[in-house]
Amino acid sequence: MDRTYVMVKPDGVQRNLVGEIIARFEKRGIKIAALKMLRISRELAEKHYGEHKGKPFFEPLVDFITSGPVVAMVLEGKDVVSTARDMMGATNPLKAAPGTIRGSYGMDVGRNVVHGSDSPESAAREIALFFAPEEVIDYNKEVDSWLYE
Ligand code: D4T
Repeated sequence: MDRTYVMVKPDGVQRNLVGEIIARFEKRGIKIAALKMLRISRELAEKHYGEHKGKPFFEPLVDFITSGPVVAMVLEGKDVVSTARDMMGATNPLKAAPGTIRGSYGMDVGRNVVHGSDSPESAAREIALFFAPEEVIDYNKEVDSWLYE
């Protein structure tokens, strides 16, 4: 099974969307392998968004992501990196398909409610950035035989 890093951003926490967002993944059949709330430091934010350093939206993005607590999780499932991204919708919520998380709850690219790793390589990097190995739990769920053939 694959793993990805997903995070409810400070706007999602403030807008009481944490339960709703986690429920979407759970109900889909995606397994939670790790889950915690944290306040991201500037140093961690700059590492996480390192690829955007120098872009005009970098500083506002770091300010925003450190502005309040986030809910970080590791999700597990078949092709979960792309599945979770598909469930989130396009980066700009106004372009996100209706029914996706951003298409349901967002209005602005700088307040797009959730983050999800964009490749298996990013997922491995981001999981290691936010979680210690022992915080990511390997466990079986009986329901798996009803989710996967
Ligand atoms: P994240 O990383 O938050 O899941 O978003 P995406 O993977 O969908 O999109 P991204 O890396 O291109 O952008 C990272 C982050 O920056 C914000 N952003 C982006 C912004 O404020 N203005 C912009 O013009 C862009 C492109 C939103 C997401």
